[in-house]
Amino acid sequence: MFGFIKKTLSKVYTQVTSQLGGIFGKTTIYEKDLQELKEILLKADTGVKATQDIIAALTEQLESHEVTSGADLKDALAQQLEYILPSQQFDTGNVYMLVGINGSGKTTFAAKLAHQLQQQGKKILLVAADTFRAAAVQQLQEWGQRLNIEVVAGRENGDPAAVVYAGCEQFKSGDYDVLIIDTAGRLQTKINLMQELDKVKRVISKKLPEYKVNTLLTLDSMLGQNSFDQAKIFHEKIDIDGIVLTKMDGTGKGGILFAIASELKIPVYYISFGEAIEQLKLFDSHEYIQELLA
Ligand SMILES: Nc1nc2c(ncn2[C@@H]2O[C@H](COP(=O)(O)OP(=O)(O)OP(=O)(O)O)[C@@H](O)[C@H]2O)c(=O)[nH]1
Ligand SMILES: [Mg+2]
Repeated sequence: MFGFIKKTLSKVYTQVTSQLGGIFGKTTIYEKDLQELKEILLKADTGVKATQDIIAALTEQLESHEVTSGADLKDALAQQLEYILPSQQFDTGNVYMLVGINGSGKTTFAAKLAHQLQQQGKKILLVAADTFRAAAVQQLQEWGQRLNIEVVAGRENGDPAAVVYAGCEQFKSGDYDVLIIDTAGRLQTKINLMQELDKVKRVISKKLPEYKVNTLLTLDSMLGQNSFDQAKIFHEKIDIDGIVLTKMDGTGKGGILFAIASELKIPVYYISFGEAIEQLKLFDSHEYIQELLA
């Protein structure tokens, strides 16, 4: 469905694409154009490392006359971006644990993922392991009601590991296909809260040893460099399998994915782009890059 990403993430594309368009339209490319490209990449949150790697490679190609025109530059840039962010298939799996800072979009993503997998005929069980706030449990329960999906919840201020334990038991004893665990938002710098997540993860592995736990980190794409720092620490503490970039409808920058891929080597699994239940897409890097540069 070509153009899907472009239409739905129009803000990213109008800002980044219009700036790039000027350079790609040139008949001859000079060193100073690469400097301008560098500025654009940095402004789009591509990060220092990825940007430097890209510009170094393009400079070599300019010097060896592999790149002479704006059109050549566009192709060469696409190649570099695909090198940094290769297309990858991931195991969609059966057990998901969602983590991230407060308000990054975990609960909304839990509902969207549940809905998407439900559409594929899977039977889902949701676990509200956010026991800090009664409202958090309610939020997931409301989604559960709307989607007709069962939600396992504990009592307020209870031990999240205990709710997850109960969730795993129910998952094992029923005919469910997928278990999605929503956790409470936490700052990556709160050591005790990170240890709590580690404990939850261990409970799942112990209760469901035959399943791989997909630990997904939701990152608010509007936070730019800050979300990069979060990813780094979450990954160090609890091993993240994949990233869900949320609120892609709100950002005009599209480079953060390259910064994450180049420095953290964590794949992006999904992009979430709105508050409606169906606004979720499995990430396809080739499509994303092609449309970004189109
Ligand atoms: N525009 C937009 N809003 C989103 C998206 N995802 C989530 N939101 C909104 O962002 C706010 C926070 O989302 P939640 O899903 O509650 O975030 P959370 O990570 O569960 O938050 P805590 O449980 O408080 O840590 C809500 O108002 C959501 O409707 C998205 O992709 N786009
Ligand atoms: Mg939540």
